[in-house]
Amino acid sequence: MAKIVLDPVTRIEGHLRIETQVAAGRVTEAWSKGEMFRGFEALLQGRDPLDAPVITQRICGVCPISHALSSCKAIESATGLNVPANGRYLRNLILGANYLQSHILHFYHLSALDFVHVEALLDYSGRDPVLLDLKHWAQSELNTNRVLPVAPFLPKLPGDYAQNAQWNLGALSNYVEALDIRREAHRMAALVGGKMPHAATLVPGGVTCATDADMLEDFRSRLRRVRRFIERCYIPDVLQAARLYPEYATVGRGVARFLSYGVFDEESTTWMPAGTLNGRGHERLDLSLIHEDTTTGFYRGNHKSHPQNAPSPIPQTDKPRAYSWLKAPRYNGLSYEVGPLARIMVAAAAGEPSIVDPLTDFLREARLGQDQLASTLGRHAARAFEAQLIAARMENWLDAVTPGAPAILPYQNSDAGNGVGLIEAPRGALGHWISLKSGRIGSYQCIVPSTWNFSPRDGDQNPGPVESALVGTAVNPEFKGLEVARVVRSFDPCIACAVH
Ligand code: NFE
Repeated sequence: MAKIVLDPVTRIEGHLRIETQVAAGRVTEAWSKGEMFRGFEALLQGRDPLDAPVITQRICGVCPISHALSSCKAIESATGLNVPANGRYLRNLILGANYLQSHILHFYHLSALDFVHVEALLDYSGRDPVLLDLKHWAQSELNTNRVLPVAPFLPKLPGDYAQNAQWNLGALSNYVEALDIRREAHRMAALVGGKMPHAATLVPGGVTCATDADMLEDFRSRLRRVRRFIERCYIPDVLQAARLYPEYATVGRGVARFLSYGVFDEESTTWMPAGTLNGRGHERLDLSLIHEDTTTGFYRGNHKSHPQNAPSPIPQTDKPRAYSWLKAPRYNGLSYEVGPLARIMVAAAAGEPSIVDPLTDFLREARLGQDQLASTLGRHAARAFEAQLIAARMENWLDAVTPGAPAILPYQNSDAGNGVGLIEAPRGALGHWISLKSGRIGSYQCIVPSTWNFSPRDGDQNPGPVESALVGTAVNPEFKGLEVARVVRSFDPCIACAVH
């Protein structure tokens, strides 16, 4: 029995160790290990509730907007506060901008390199100045094995990279352009948020930024640039990856159970619907069925707690059976996958027409069956498809903002109360649960997307979604775990968030 260990898993956010056991060329078991403790929930106790959106944004520089909004919603639910229409649409715009930034980051700068033969640069003979610059840099860094020994292209695992010059060079050229496009998305977010990352305008009751027609037009022109990139580069690159690596439509299927809290508040409901899928079609979400299990986490006690009354975690590193700093979130006792794939699956099952109709066309072009979406390739496809959909929907939200109209209602603290703030972060379902005591934070719990996806085993020894998705993956010992890395990265891990 052989083992493949990736430690650290690079080109992700945070610190992750993946261990797999291999027999007869396939993964038979896997362990996902979050490798650090942070303690945000503990440090929030006793503070003013208004500190929470500011502090929880610091859980992550990639998805701070989701944490701020989840936190604001939790406080709004505990204090009975509403948000005016302008505030809702401005929140959608800043969250949308953050999604676009995050999805483009994930594909080009974190994941695509699993599928790109970077050394193709060395044979480039064209005139594209970006590729020529990269080629000169590559030549100066080349070692005798024709391997590029420098970041950001390391560590590069050996493997079956498609020897297709158009794909490899196109992806590298778009890698560079994507840096600029992400800056544009950050600028959009900063127009609403005052700055990025860690916006300054997101507070309970709405958004404090001023709006006028010029600001909205500035946002729109930047959005159009990002949209063009998604349509001209991101979507075609994902479609080409699907053609070059069709086997990944059947690798990394996972638990095939999906959960979404729904996201992007419009008139009376969210545009992307909430719900769960477990083989019986779309089901309504029941928050009372969520609990976190600490049996294999480095935390004192084997708890199975609902987040509204969970004890604050106390680290214990010498605990028998423990192997991760993540807790294990479960819904009705089972692990669920969250993220863009889950959102698209839930929306399709709920029959949301603005998602179902374009999905049919997209899958035809990607030559993917809907039953192949639950796969490594399907996660990339769902993320790109979602980016395109959101970018288009953002034009509607821009139209819905009334320049100069109020975007916030006054906040008044409550002495006591419980609240929950649910949102979908780029990587999936995010919930913050708050309890107020004497006007201060009595308890605060976050259940974060990557905690769902990268959770360790629970008290019944059931594996988490990524641990399940890895089982059955065929591995070539010469590739040193490339196939494992491809499956893991398709979930877009952020272990900084996951351990919070
Ligand atoms: Ni740190 Fe996050 C997103 C949240 S992750 S990136 O998206 O919440 O699990």
